Amino acid sequence: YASPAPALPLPAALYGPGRRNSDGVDLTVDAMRQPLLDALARTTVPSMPMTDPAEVAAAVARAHAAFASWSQWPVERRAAILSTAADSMQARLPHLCALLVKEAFKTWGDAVAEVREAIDFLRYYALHAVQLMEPVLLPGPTGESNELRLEGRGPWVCISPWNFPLAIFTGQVAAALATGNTVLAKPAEQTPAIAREAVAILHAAGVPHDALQLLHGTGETVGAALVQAPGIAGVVFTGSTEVARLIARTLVTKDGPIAPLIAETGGINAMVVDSTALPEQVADAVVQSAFRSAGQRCSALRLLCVHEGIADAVVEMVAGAARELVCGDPGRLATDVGPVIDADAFANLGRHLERLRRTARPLFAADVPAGAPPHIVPPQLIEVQAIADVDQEVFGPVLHVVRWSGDPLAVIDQVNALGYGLTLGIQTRIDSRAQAMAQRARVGNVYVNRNMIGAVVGVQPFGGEGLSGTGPKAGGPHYLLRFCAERTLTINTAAAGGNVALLAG
Ligand code: UN1
Repeated sequence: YASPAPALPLPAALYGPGRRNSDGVDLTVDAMRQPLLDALARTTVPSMPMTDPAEVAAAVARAHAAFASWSQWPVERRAAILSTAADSMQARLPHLCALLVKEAFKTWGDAVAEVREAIDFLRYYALHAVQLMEPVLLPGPTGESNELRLEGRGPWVCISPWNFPLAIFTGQVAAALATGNTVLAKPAEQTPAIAREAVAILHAAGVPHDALQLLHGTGETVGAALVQAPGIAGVVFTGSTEVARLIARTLVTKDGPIAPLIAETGGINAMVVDSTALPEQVADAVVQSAFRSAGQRCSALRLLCVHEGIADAVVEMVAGAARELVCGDPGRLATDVGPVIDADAFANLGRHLERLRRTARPLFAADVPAGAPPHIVPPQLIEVQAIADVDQEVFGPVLHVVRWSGDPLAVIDQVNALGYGLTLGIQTRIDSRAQAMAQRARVGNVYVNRNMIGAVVGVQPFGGEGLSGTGPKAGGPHYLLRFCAERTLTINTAAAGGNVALLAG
């Protein structure tokens, strides 16, 4: 049956930051300067107690009990609650941004974009659930009626990452709730406070407390206990490929029904630049894609494959643009690149660079000013010999550069051979070549002659294939389907008539 993309107002995220004034200050953020700075001064990050894994079984039991009524509410009522939550996120935007800055070290531009993305997820899934969950009458033989219905499955476990601690958290939870499921949400242990704000907003909007429960803890403790719990109906996970594999293994080996897993995992994302590309455009797209959010997006550019004919010009321009980036305290309006999330992430990047130093050639590294906070990794370019040299995802502002010549489709083949399949950038002025390259690529999201991050809900449904995930795409028209049980109801209407006649006789 058709699941049309819902007719939506333009997503709020499309009005997100991006335009900059001559001082490099984001204009959207600048317009909200005072409310944002006031919120920053008022906001502290509360500490949150960890959930005892022994409490998981009782939480799952409560989620089951709540499912009995929540799943029976009309979808319109659930959707109205999610829309109310979206409104209250909008009203609390400065506070939510301040918390993102303080807890997750987001820059203001990234924080504003993230709150808007969370709002978009709420509105999109609310609208889409209403369309999707309308029972569909299917044509069939005369004398019977056939109906296809979508219904919630039960309690879902939502495990979300620290890099989009509000947007991805809210997106997972909203999708599960809209479709009539109840939720056990485990946010990343680094960012529980912003998740707690989102949950408080959803509860205040009308989601019953047992239909949405927040469990705070690590993956090894609370996460594992949730996935192993008998009776969970599904798991939606964003994080590493390795952990997705562990979850999948647990789901298929434990007793009972096999619960579905939606996993959005890592990527070694490439941009392939041919000799016809415009270096200025490439430089802008590269700086946005590789260095924004300190490179801590799974969509971020890791591997710049540039034709040898323009490689020097492109590298020089990228380095020139990256030199202008302001590294430092994310609470300052002009900051472009803040710290990576924690000491472990910082150490991992250090080890990666150390390993590469033996075979690769550093091309450029930005300055980190004295007095900057800890764990800032300077945006940098490092040249490797071959695409296959970059064999693992590194989560930070480190861009690997490789030169190529010959057939651009052969470059795509080498990128495919890495096994990941999340985002791909293509830069060329030959339309037919862009089409051929896009078609050859086994990735979820292809971007031509622009940056390759910041997928907008409902506009660029986001998610990968291969080692990058099991789909369906978040913010797309097929996502909610996976959260639903599909049920048909066939009634022999002729027999019913006969029975009534018999009884009456
Ligand atoms: C992630 O980084 O985990 O397109 C996924 C983007 C974002 C990516 C989110 N929507 O950059």
